Amino acid sequence: MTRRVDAVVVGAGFGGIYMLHKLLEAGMSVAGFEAGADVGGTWFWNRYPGARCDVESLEYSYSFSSKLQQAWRWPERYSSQPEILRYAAHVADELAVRPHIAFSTRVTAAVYDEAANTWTVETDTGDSCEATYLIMATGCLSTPSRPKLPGLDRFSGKTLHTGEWPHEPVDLGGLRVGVIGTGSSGIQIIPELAGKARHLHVFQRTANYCVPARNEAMDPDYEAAIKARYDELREIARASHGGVAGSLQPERSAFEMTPQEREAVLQARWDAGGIGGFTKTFNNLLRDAEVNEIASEFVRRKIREIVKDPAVAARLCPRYMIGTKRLCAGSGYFETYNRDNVTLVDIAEHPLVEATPAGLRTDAAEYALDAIVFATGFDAMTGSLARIDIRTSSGVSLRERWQDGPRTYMGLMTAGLPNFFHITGPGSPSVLSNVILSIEQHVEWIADLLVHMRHAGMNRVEADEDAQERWVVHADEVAKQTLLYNASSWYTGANIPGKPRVFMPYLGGHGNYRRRCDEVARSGYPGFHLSRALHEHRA
Ligand code: NA7
Repeated sequence: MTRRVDAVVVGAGFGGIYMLHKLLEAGMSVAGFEAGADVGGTWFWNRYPGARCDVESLEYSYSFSSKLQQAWRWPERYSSQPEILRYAAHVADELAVRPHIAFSTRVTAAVYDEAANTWTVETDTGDSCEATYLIMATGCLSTPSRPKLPGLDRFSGKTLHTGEWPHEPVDLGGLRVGVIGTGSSGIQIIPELAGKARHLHVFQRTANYCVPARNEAMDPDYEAAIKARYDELREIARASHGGVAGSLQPERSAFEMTPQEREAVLQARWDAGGIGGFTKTFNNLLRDAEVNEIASEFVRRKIREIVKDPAVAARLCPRYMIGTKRLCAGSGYFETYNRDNVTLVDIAEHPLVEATPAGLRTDAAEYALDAIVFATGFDAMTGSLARIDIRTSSGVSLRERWQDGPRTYMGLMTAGLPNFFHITGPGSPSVLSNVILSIEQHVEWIADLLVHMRHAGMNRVEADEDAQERWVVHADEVAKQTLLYNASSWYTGANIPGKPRVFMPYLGGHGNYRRRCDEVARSGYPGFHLSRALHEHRA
């Protein structure tokens, strides 16, 4: 007989772990499914050399438990992937959620039966489950994107993707390695590989901005100072634009400053390190192209100072506006191109044509390689939802609903799909904020709604079509006021051939968004239809 629970939670990263905990705390029965063999989500899969978070550890961590955040010791300013995975495992154990999760089990389909008010969830192991509520904690950057390169199946060497790095050790020492992609993942792995490979070829399509991370061992005095005020700082983060306490919105425009003042602000941010500060140098950096050019040119100048070969430096200088695609932080990234064993290949000028048995070929040359590393990113925000067949008995399907781009009400629900939630879904700040705080906010909001419904004797909730339409229009208008709107980034789906161009995350700010969600809850959930379905199963 198929198992029956109150809620199925898909994914056991930071979203799934906390969602399961909140539901269990509320006395609900749950079933978790996770494709990976363990908890951790993004940090379970992205275990490539150099993988590290570019939000500070003391901010990129759960805030819901004072005890947890006081007790946990982060060894570095920015945590490495193994350290974050260790933290995720620790929290999962502390909250005792593991027994509720079926690991190595990928959800393939979910159908909502209108008459029974029931989701039936199917998996690739044959395990299935029925639930009143279906909550997707499938992550925003969890479906790797692999370019369709002709001939790849004939390549005789290793192929790897940063987002699905093998769990067994990979030894690339002494090999001729090619890396495709210079986003955050490429920028982190390239210096690591350069130190090991016999020769490293970097295949760059778009030159990227990278500011110094300035990672360092955690300063005990700094840690103590944060922990002394942790609750207060978390409140500041919750009210802030980006979900971090340490990076408040800048108050001044570049136009109000002298050239010397602008230079001093940019240099101070460069010296301090990290992405949070750099796009906050001027209040109109992401709205005014002229201001943006001041900061963009500052980084280009740094690149020209660091990279010794002027021709290589010129190819590494980005042409797009800084911050309109995800800014990267690195350690020794541009310096890597001064090494004798590293060659930059500009595939914007000479595109990749195919893989051959011996390596990669552009329209100008062939490169002999023993391994190809794809650092080519993800089908972001919608990819992991779109690969599951999610539909209702009345004929509504998520894929069809989102065929022209995702449409949600506040990023939480999609009209037409009752009792179906997406944590940090498109239309919410998610990846444009400190994502752990965004996760907490969604999880708590969803848990509060389900508890509210139980008390009110209700078991069916659906987003209103008109409310959703208004939200989609509002989110689009907010994004349109910024320079991010027209950039070719994964925020807009531009990195995936054929994907509709929609600015997916909500740019209105973490704090504003949180206040709006709280207001909706306080006002009795306008924009959501809450009801009692005729049939109710008891778990
Ligand atoms: P990103 O940031 O999407 O970067 C992917 C990189 O791969 C980028 O340089 C792309 O160039 C390049 N790319 C993608 N497809 C191709 C093809 N077909 N040919 C050549 N080059 C290609 O992914 P990351 O994994 O680095 O980072 C994702 C997020 O994770 C990051 O933003 C953080 O939030 C954490 P393009 O710029 O598209 O020309």
